[in-house]
Amino acid sequence: MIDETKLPVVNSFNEWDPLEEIIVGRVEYACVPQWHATLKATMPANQWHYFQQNGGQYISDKLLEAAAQELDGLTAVLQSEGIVVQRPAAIDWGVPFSTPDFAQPCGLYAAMPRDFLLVIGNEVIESPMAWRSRYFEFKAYRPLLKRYFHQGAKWTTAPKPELTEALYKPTFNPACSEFVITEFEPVFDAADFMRCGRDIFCQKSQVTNQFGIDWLQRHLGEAYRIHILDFNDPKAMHIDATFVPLAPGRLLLNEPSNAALPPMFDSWEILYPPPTTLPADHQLYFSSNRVSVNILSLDEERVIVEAQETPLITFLADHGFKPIPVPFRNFMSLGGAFHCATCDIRRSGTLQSYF
Ligand code: ABU
Repeated sequence: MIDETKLPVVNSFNEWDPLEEIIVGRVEYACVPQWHATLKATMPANQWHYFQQNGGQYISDKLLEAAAQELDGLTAVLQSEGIVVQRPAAIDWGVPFSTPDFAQPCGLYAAMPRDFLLVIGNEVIESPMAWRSRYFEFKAYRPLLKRYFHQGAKWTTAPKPELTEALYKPTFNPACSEFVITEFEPVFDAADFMRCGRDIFCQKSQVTNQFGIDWLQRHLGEAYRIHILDFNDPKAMHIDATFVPLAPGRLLLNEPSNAALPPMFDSWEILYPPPTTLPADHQLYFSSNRVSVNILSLDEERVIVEAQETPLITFLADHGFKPIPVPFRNFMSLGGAFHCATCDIRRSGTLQSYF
């Protein structure tokens, strides 16, 4: 029986309401995806050889063990702050698979729940992701999603993409500042969306097309307004290290100017973070060094920040936030930080308009 007086088990409308329950990813059996145009479009050029040489193999034990320890550390910190932590199932991503249209030597990982799961209110949406290696990523989350469904949550799978050759531009050239994906079918990664109540901000990217955004807008209906932002980033993939709403009226913007923001942000305080402390030679196989700003808000004040990002910690504290430092540099090599590595399931708040 569902208790109508309690907060729904899944309930999250923005990035800052008080956090009660969250999924923290896991790195066990993570693999290097097979080289493909989608990787050429997004991965740092100095890592292309890594994918070309190691595609289909497990990522090194040394890195995964260090990253797993950091995830356990994050879990302990969240629990000590009173938050319930759930983990996805451990899946062996090293098993080859195929569909009628393509074959893969391996999957990727369940390290980044935020890439895949989009929570809007009491609904969890499984994203139609554009990378073939991520086709079966849903398996890691199904035990949790079944449980949330039985407890009253709405559970939606966006149209499962076919990921045929028609989705990828055959003439794609990363030097031409274009996106590798076509409009063949709706695709998006959940991490290309940031929620501010009734207003949801997203970007078109190397994994999110207009068709995907249109599908989501029509699915959510008139209660929500999706706004597309353009940061003029030819490698765009995931908005959550660039555009980070921290509280009503307060935005952390990892861009040199607010040129990409619509006038609705004119009354908002825009905070520009200091440069990252990540050394230039720190191995970031899957992302840019923007990930240092991929932080996680526990409420309008407490925010989880990488422990060695001392200028960012000081900056946030100077602006009235309460940063909680957590070591995460090894995990960051896998393509994200605290926002990517999690997916908030329940925050104690309601649907509101902040503009
Ligand atoms: N998965 C987050 C990566 C963000 C970025 O490289 O800008």
